[in-house]
Amino acid sequence: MTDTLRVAMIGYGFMGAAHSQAWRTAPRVFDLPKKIEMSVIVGRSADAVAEAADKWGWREAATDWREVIARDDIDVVDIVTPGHSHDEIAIAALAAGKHVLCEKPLANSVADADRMAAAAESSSAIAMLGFTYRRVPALTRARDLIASGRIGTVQQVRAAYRQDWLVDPKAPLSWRLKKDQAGAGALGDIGGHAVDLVQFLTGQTLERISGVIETIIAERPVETERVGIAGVGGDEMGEVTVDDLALFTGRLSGGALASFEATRFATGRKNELTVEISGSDGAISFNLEDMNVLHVYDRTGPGVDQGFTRVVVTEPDHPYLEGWWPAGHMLGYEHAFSHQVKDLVDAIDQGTVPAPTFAEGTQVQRVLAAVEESSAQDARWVQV
Ligand code: SOE
Repeated sequence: MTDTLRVAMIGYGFMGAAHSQAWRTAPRVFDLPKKIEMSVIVGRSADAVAEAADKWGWREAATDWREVIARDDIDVVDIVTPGHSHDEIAIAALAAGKHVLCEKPLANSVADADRMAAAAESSSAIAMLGFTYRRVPALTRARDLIASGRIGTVQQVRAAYRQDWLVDPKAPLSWRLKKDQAGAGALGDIGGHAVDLVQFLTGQTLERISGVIETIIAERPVETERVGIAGVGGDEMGEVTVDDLALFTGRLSGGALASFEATRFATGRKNELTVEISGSDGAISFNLEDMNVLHVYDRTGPGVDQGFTRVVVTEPDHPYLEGWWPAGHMLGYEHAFSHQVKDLVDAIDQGTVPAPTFAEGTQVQRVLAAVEESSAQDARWVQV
């Protein structure tokens, strides 16, 4: 087996930047069992992808992903395109024997996700899904605390992912607002993160859903160009075909109820993913906008002076911290992508299957589909 993993990344938007940073950084921070070669970045526009290759450190730029995944000097395919192309690329890459890292959402439909999970199941190559927040140290630590029984039995869960980048009616009609490319709006893009996180932290799955989705602004200026990761709208207007917000309740397999909010209209909230898990013996609470901190409540503690303890999750023994800075020097949004690369490379070296798997991604897709089905039937309860 080669001691170098030669990577091809398909796509070059915001996630292309985040994944490129991780492929560059992870080998320089962690003692990975394999060397990483950032071989090829692939995109439709030759000039733009050549510029991205130069800026982000890829050896080559290409415009034909099929040709690249057929190459025998490529070992890993990292898919960071919009969701509508994930299935075709991932299934072809796995069939070519390439390991695959696929950005979330796994796919834009349950049917597409099912096919991807089947391809991963029958392939000897490894497939991993990019729900990166699982690899924020505070959230990995939270999962370990809950699994150890520290908060007792999970009795209620609250999760919200709030952004506000669409409050401006002049924000253009980007691919994220078109169902045929993004699959869904806030529900799939950021609601999927909240669903995966709650299932990851509790070790349980959502079995029944009741919810509602809504589009607040139905028409926007058609995007004419992109400046960096920002779109620019022209005079022509186009229809928004996805949701702007989703509110839903889920019944977890352990019996507890979980409430979810996913919105791009929480004015003033920029990237606020919050989760609070309430248990019989305690609770954990997290906010991505303060991502190095985990708040832990222990009911079995010293009584009236017991409050939430503010744990700064940056100690050397905390998850993933062995590669970074001394306690208190803080990590950011980008570090979880390096942790993702670390875990993928370790799994490839050891021949194990890293989480989240495509099967887990398919389960998230089923939850999202249940929200849409419930919303279309006046929020009645739907079996996942
Ligand atoms: C949406 O704005 C978004 O970029 C998501 O698509 C990402 O998955 C999330 O990490 C940050 O917000």
